[in-house]
Amino acid sequence: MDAKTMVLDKYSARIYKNRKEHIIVMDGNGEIPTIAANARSAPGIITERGCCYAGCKGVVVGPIKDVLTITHGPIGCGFYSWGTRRNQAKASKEGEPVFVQYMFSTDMQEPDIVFGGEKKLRQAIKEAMEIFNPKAIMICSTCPVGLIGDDVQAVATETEKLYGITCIAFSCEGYKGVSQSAGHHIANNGLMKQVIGTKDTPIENPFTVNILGEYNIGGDGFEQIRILNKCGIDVRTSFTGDAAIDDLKAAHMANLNLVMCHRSINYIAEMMEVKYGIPWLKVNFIGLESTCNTLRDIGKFFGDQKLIDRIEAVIAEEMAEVAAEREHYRTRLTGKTAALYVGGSRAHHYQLLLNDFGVKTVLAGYEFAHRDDYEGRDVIPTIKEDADGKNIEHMTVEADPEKYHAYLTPEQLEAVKAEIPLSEYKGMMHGMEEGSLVVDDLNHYETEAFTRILKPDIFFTGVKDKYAIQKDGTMSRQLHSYDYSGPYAGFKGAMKFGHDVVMGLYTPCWGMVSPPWKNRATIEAHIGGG
Ligand code: CFN
Repeated sequence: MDAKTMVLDKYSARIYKNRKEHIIVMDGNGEIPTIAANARSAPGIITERGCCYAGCKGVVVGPIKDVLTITHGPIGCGFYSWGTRRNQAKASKEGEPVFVQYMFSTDMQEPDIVFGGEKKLRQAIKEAMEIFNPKAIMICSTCPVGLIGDDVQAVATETEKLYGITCIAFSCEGYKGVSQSAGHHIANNGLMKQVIGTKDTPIENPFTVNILGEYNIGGDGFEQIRILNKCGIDVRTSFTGDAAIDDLKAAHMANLNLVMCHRSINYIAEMMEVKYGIPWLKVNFIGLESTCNTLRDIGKFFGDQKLIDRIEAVIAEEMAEVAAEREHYRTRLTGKTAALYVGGSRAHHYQLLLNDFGVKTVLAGYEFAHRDDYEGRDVIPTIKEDADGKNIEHMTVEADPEKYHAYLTPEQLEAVKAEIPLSEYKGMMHGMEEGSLVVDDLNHYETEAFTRILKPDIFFTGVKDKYAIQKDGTMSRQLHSYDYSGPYAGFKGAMKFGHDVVMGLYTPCWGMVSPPWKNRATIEAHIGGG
């Protein structure tokens, strides 16, 4: 029995039918198969996914360093999103505030649920203004707010008038959508409508870019900016790691958008392309080879010989600097196998970094990716513009070709394609070897089962599943927070990653763990009833 059948075999007929579409065995014939993705998790199954609020506040809005973000809801939501994502930030200049280490919440109680929470929100904003005097406030709603119907947008408008600051309310209640993904979408539309393009700060360098989908986890963004600056490329802002609100407002004055995490920010890339004519380029700074390819792509885009030469010189210098250390790690890692299960882009990016060290990926999966993240992108977004062309909104949550085509006739589709040179990129499946597994919304049972069947040397994942894997005697490192290490991006980051993986694998502790699968042949649970 192959690994997929062995795992599915434990399910009831109903769950079997559901899950089999989400698990793909790559057959290596060059064709990209279809995978079910961005669908509701089966009830009763322990999913590792997060919620809409996590995607909006935790991922996109929270990292903006000088914006005071208030979580409007009971205290638990704010508490559990406090400081866990490790999006680093440093003050733009002396005296400028950095709020990312704080967590602000309205701490809604039962009476607020019964009689409404707007009063408490107004009070929280008043206190925030008195104590911190921020230039912008963002409000993120959690589940009960939507259920009782607080008008957070009205409070935001009122706040702007009363205090003369920017205030944006996001109705990103946790229950919306099927995962974090809906929250990214809501945050992107809000930033596009009310932030981007509201301030003109002209660029000084013709090679000025934004990095979209870079949240500066463990300082990844700092390393990317170091490399780009060394090549003579300016970064107006990154979205939204270490971002200042004024730079985001002037982001429309850059010449190119680099899209690092496509999943969380493709909406803004597309809307900026339509509204401001800024093209975007899918990039990846995770991995040595990937970083070199990315820099060369940027050089090609600008087409300036001096810039291209400078980029080649930087690549030569940086690669020479890491050569010996890379070899040290490669000799210790070649032939090892890895499984990766992360949100919506890292299970792809990190396969390429692992390749640099000779590590083969046997399983890769996403929590909330859409089909284009797996299969590649050849779909057209549906974008709505106001009559005056001012507000632009990305209309679809689905990246499903059939769904897109439902919005546009084939003729319209061709017309849009001809008018907008939409950037394309290949999905995760394109580089995956024959026999490797792709699993969407990998759940707790499947994590344990695949670990025992495939026995990867390392399982890269998140905090919810990490310890279950390690108790089974398999090393696990977090690819969300990097287990408090990092950066892992760029040339220097790749070395940090190699160091951490070698250190983790060669510790003698793995020989001291007696994994249950050594004593028991199979897992005897029956999932899904029936
Ligand atoms: S930093 Fe990003 S890279 S933004 Fe996204 S899809 Fe999450 S928080 Mo965790 S690590 Fe992860 Fe990606 Fe983009 Fe991070 S793979 S799940 S929502 N993610």
